[in-house]
Amino acid sequence: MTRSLLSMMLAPAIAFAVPTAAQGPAPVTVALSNFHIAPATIRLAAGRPVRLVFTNASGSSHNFTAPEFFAHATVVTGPVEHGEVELAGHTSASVTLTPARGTYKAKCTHFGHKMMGMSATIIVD
Ligand SMILES: [Cu+2]
Repeated sequence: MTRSLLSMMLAPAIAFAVPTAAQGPAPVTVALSNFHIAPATIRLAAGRPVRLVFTNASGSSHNFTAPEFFAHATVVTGPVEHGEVELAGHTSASVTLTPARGTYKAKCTHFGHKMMGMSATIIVD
């Protein structure tokens, strides 16, 4: 059997394997790397549940630290500790929350990383 025929047969099964309701709110990806947080301005809708997917494409660890943002958000589920999400190299983490209106600062607190560009602003309106 050729590869293309196999993928044609599997395609419908894959399409059905992506339920929307079970996965909750649509994801917003926040990409950490050496030494950026992208996007640098994260816009979210106040009071609307969102799933933040933090990714770390680099081989070294980074974190997304935004204590005010996480403290004001409600229904926070995911690996947030003391206002930060820590990511080892080449890992990702998903945090679902309902953000509160406001403008918040975010940064990586690893030594020197903010100075090298790892900061972001979260605007919730
Ligand atoms: Cu960092």
